[in-house]
Amino acid sequence: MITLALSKGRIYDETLPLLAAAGIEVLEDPEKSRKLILPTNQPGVRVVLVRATDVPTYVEYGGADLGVTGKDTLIEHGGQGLYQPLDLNIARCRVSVAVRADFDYATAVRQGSRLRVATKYTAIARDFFAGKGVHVDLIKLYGSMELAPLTGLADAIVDLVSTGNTLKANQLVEVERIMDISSRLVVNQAALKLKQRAIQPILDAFTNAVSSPASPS
Ligand code: PRT
Ligand code: MG
Repeated sequence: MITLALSKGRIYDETLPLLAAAGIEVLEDPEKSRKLILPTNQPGVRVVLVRATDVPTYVEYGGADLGVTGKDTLIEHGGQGLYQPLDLNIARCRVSVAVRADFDYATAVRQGSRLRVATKYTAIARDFFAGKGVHVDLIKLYGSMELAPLTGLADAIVDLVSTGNTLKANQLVEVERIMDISSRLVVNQAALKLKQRAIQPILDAFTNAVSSPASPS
């Protein structure tokens, strides 16, 4: 049995076409079912639904053989024990620094002030500001980062941005782009060896689907 870990939402939605390219069809809609294990049209392949941040952990410890996870999540996890064969080029966004429109970020950084930065992405934020020589106090949050500068909890946030609409709706401005993000296929290293005959065709189909995307409909 091959187990693929996915998170509900954009990663699940954007992985479905890749699965279809590998001849795999999920037989239940996670938005309509409460099941956490979803069968597929292939008796040897199943999908498990986990929180986005738990996908690398499931694959690391063998709770799943394969998974799809954002590069952001992978960096924060550390990636240990995971084979990362493929950038799937899906769920694209960027990690950015954002502040209140009335906060003078450039001057704060130039004057070497200590910045208070709220984020779920503490590893990415720590590396980024260390590289710039900016002193930061990191405040770990698990969601709704946009609220932190608005309530005075922090001067800045480090968060994912795609359209920028969420920042705009909260009167925040993006002042630096830290890195581009897309989702990766991750594979348990032992599974890759022990179940290679089942896993390799999935890897090959994903690779082909990513390098020759279907024409826009
Ligand atoms: O939502 P939940 O707390 O359950 O988990 P999660 O946020 O970890 O998972 P999910 O499914 O929201 O995100 C999974 C992965 O999708 C992330 O790890 C990223 O790699 C990728 N991704 C791509 C995004 C976005 N685009 C994105 N826009 N993840 C989150 N967002 C957020 C963004 O931070 C903002 O709050 O969506 C909101 C809308 O963005 P704008 O800029 O389009 O307004
Ligand atoms: Mg989310």
